[in-house]
Amino acid sequence: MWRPPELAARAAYVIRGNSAGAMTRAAPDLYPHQWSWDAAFVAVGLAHVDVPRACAELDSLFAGQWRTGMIPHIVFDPSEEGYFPGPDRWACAELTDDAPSSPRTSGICQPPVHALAVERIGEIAEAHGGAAAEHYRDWLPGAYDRLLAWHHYLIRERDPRGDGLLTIYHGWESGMDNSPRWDPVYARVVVGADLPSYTRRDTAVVADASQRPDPAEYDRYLWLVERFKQAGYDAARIRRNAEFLTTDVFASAVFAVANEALAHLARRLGRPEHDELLAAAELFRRGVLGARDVRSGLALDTDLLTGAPVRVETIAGFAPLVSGGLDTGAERGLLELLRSPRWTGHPDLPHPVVPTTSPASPDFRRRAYWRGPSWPVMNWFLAWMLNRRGAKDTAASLRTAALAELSDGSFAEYYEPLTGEPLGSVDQSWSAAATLDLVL
Ligand code: 2M8
Repeated sequence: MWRPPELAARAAYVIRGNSAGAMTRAAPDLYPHQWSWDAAFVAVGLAHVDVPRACAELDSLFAGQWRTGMIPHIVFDPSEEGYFPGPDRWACAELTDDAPSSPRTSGICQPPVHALAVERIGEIAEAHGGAAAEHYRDWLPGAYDRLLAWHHYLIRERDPRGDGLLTIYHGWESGMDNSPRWDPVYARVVVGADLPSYTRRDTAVVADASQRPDPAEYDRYLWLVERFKQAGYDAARIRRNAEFLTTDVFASAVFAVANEALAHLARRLGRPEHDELLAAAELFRRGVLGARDVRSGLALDTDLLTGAPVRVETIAGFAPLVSGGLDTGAERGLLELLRSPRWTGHPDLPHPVVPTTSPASPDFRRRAYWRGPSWPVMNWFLAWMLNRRGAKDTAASLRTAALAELSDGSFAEYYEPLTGEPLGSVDQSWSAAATLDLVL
């Protein structure tokens, strides 16, 4: 077991080791490229040790931004070939002028945590003062323009109904790839006979296949990519011909609070979008609150092809604690649920962390990636958001639990929540980044 100061030192060492020039690999072998929400979180961790490097991390991600404003979910390192599907399979620049040809990118996006990261990096830089603060101040206006284009894209293309709920086209866009949230949505995806053959790389790195999505799931993931290619990555065509189309209540909550953060940055920079961004924050907050299940208080996604809510008990259900806006009684109720035996208070958990699916739910699978394991990055993120909402006590106990889980020093991608066994990749960049922000 590592004590916090040594753990933080090792975390910084791991992130440096995962660096590939201006980008940080999400994980050394499993994910040897830059992922969108990983990069935002990694930048927060990096800010504690090197503010200019944190800014460079985001610049590297912004270099992959599409003409539409979309920040793609992967920016590929041209010198790396160890991930599938790689840039040739996505073929974005070959199929649409919206995608940059260099760097090469994927053609979908991930939760919009970036403005939150930029705001947090600012706090860290100001606390450092001196050259770090100055660097951040000089960098911020350019970053703001990128973020504004990204938020405009999401409002325009991902909330075409204007109801304050983001639409996603692929489970990968949620970042919670195989969560039971998407089971009924994927159930209607019929893999075409013309799905080009492929060889997975992930199961060569993570030898225990039960920790990764299964072959039928992977076929569907790859099939949807083919559908996007057929649509030339055009948002309207993708929506029209979608086999997978759902709201993402967690990403919507993130977007609510990210708009708030961006509004603060607008005010700081004297930009005119302050009120517009606050209105967007309010719209998405209302969207999330409107998606609550009356009985449990958890927010639910809606399968947009059937109109049916997806009734599961996953970490995403706590979206209202991220977006804010609950009245005092409802907020107290949801915090109590979070601390209850269905969640962090489950008697079999060695650490009171938040499993990705409730251990009391029939959907819970203790080793299966986003179907049950505890993710350090999510514990940290939720604690950060709870703190922002003023739920200081719950945030503090979650931080302590997250750190206790991480103290094995493996910086695992996720943990078996009932035993604390590290699973998935080790030396995962965002687990190390979360550690730095938890300790420092
Ligand atoms: C995982 O997703 C990728 C696909 O995007 C994969 O399994 O190959 C998810 O955990 C995702 O949230 C994360 O951003 C990515 C890199 O850490 O890995």
